[in-house]
Amino acid sequence: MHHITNKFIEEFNHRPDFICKVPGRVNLIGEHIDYCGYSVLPMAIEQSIHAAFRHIPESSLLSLRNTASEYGNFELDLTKIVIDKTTFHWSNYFLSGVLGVINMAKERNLNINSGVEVCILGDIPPSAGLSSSSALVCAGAMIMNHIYEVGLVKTELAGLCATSEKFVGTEGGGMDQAIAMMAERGYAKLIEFNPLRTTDVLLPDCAVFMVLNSMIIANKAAFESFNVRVVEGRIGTLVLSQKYGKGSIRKPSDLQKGLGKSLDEMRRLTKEDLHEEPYSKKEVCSILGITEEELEESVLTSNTKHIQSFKCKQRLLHVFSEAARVEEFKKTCDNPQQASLATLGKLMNESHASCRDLYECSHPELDKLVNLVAPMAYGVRLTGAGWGGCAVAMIPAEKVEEVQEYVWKNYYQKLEKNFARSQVMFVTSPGPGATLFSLE
Ligand code: ADP
Ligand code: NG1
Ligand code: MG
Repeated sequence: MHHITNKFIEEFNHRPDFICKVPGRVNLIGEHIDYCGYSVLPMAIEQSIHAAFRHIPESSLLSLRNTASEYGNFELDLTKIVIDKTTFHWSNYFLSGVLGVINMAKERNLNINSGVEVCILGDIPPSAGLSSSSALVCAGAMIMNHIYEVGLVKTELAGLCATSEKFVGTEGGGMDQAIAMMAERGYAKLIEFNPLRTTDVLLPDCAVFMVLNSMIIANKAAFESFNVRVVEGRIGTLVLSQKYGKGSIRKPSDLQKGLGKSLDEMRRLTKEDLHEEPYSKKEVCSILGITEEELEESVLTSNTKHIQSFKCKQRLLHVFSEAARVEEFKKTCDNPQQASLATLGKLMNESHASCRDLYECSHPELDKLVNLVAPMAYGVRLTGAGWGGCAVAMIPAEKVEEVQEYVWKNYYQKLEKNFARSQVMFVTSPGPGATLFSLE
């Protein structure tokens, strides 16, 4: 706390009033299915975004600083807030949360004529699948919720932040914002959507969860792959929906409900009704009975309009099987038995294989890391969006040092860069959700 308070004083010449702390998260299982409407199972980690702030009633200025000089300062008039998603600037994340709350405050006719000074300190490895982005979004929203006295509770903030993060250009789901807001120390959480709710999940106490960073940076807003996956699943769902006379259902979980089928049946139907080869744009339009312009306008995102082919079958097979794995993971944690660790590990391994082969969201370096750890772990998988970033491994508590030593020698030392060992590999246990501390 000292560092951020001192930095704030250095920047603004007075003390901050409050510090807002929002954690990152590690997702244990349930990858790329939150935006399909399916439940996921993350836990909060200790690494967080800290935002020191002071309310400036006589101004409408947001002054944003960062303790890390590479991010740069940012100033803006809060009455004229715009987010340019083509800049990929870090402030976009913070502003997304700010804008979400401002919109809500306007809807409620609240007074929004005051400003704020903010200084950020973050130790969540950025662009590594540990949700540094949503921690920043949530910090922006929590601060403005406090300053403008909007009165949103954590569940409401989580939902609002999930919608708001889309302002940066990614069409993600609500997992990251929900766990950042609603996490509780000691528990992983099953997060369900529509309506948003969380259930405590007690993890087995004779294993530990280790996060290992592949050191491959994956900035999800700056490249299109994330949104390509979102629209591939969307198109596959529309095609199936059309075939079964269900109109234009876009979300896999809604289609499942509409058809009254189990996840296994959804997988079978995907296997039988969709073809292996990528669907061309032309074919999609002809099946859906729409023009290319209509497809681009109502189905694709601004950064995927140029995509010409879509692997719908593979993506949906991942989605339905991953959703089933989450259910089994939760059931296994709730009814611990002798074989539980093996079952959980197997589910994690299967999840990784599905992300790598069907969803194609891994990376060769990340696979290398996963393969190195696999023989020493119950299970290991990529975590977060992928395309680089971190893996999470469930390993016997007594093997922590052995695993770290082995991976250090066989992965990190070979990268020939200087890393602090504790920053690239760490054991983590479920931490608490976002908090505001008063400094008065
Ligand atoms: P992830 O959520 O997996 O960490 P994203 O690609 O979604 O990765 O978001 C990463 C982006 O979040 C970074 O490019 C940067 O703009 C922003 N970010 C993360 N940590 C910080 C920080 N400490 N200060 C400023 N911006 C940050
Ligand atoms: P990360 O890796 O934190 O950017 C993203 C999405 C999640 C989820 C995962 C994949 C956002 C804010 N985050 O996380 O909703 O879809 O990928 O499971 O879009
Ligand atoms: Mg993110």
